[in-house]
Amino acid sequence: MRTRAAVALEAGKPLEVMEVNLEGPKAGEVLVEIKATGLCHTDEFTRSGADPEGLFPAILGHEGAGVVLEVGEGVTSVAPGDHVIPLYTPECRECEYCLNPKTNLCQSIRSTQGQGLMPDGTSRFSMLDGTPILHYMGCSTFANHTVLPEIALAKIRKDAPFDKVCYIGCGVTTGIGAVINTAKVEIGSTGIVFGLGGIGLNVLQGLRLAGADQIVGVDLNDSKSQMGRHFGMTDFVNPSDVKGDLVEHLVELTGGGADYTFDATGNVGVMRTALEAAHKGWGESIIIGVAPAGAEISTRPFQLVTGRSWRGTAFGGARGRTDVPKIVDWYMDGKIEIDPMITHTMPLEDINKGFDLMHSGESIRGVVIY
Ligand code: NAD
Ligand code: AHE
Ligand code: ZN
Repeated sequence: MRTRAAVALEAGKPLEVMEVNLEGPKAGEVLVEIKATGLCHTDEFTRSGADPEGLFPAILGHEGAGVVLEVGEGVTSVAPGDHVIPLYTPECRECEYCLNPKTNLCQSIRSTQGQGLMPDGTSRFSMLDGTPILHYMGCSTFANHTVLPEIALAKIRKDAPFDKVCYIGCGVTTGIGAVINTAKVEIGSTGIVFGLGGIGLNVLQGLRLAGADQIVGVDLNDSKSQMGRHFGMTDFVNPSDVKGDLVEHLVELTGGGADYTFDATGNVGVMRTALEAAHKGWGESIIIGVAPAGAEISTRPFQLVTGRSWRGTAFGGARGRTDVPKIVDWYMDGKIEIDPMITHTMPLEDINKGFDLMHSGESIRGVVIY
């Protein structure tokens, strides 16, 4: 079939909206009509050329929601008409990783996924002249139709609005999951969140959900403060306004450092600040942000010797097929909020404007509606 997609032809170039060819689903695969997709900073990270795993030409996008149109041979867990959220972290429920309760990082298709290919080592997308186009994070939600492995689809309830729950495909789950699954924050804790964008705001609402007492938000952009307070932030710090050392300021503000700190910026300098602002003896710092090729983290080992720990999280530690339908329920039941964070919607043709809004700091989440 043919479908419309925003194609990343080369690193650093705007996406180009065009008709592309899409082959039908092979065994174990599913054809999905994408109804809506969010624009996550990770898409921009890859588009810009900063991703060491970035490959081109590719169809980016990994925060979608849609409807199953057709299933390949052997597919049993979804059927045409089902509503689904694509999963860049699949859940095969069989590999060594899925069987270990300590991780959500299913590895059953990770190597082909990282090469922009389906598990059989080929791509379903091509240009109209036949040139192959690569998949991205196993999802490629910047195409109106896409093919995914069955194990990379969470089946969700049919009354959930696509243009909101697409955000559960990455940002919501990553932010809330970092608090609940990865940090396992206890009632009464203190938390500091660095970067109040599409991920950081969800960390804030995760901390509120977990019953944290003090929730500090840190961002260079003052305009993020109002939205931060809406999602549970109790104190806002703009590093540009701090005279003296930011770590000292945060340690003083939290009475000795925070029980939990989270980096949602992708800046390795911020990651160091986040680690050092964690409480001596027990503070945990969780890295969510994705850093550019070549960037490395550093601190004095003494920071760890004296009881702070540095950890990371992917997709908020969530097992997608199991956890994503539950998070959709939380949204539908009013337990978590999504709507205020979706500040801009646009047709696929305007997707590059969506990335401009991300850069200028005007949007929290831009969502493309097909
Ligand atoms: P975003 O652009 O919406 O938000 C980033 C925020 O950080 C902005 O508000 C910006 O003002 C702020 N910021 C930038 N530099 C800062 C600094 N030095 N100090 C304080 N604040 C600063 O991005 P997003 O979509 O929220 O993504 C955030 C990061 O999380 C990105 O690196 C993204 O790639 C990563 N991410 C990781 C996962 C994962 O599974 N680990 C999932 C999704 C996104
Ligand atoms: N390709 C990059 C790393 C990108 C990365 O860390 N991706 C996160 C999800 S970000 C979603 O917005 C992730 O899930 N990582 C685990 C994995 O297996 O990719 C690089 O630096 O090479
Ligand atoms: Zn993402």
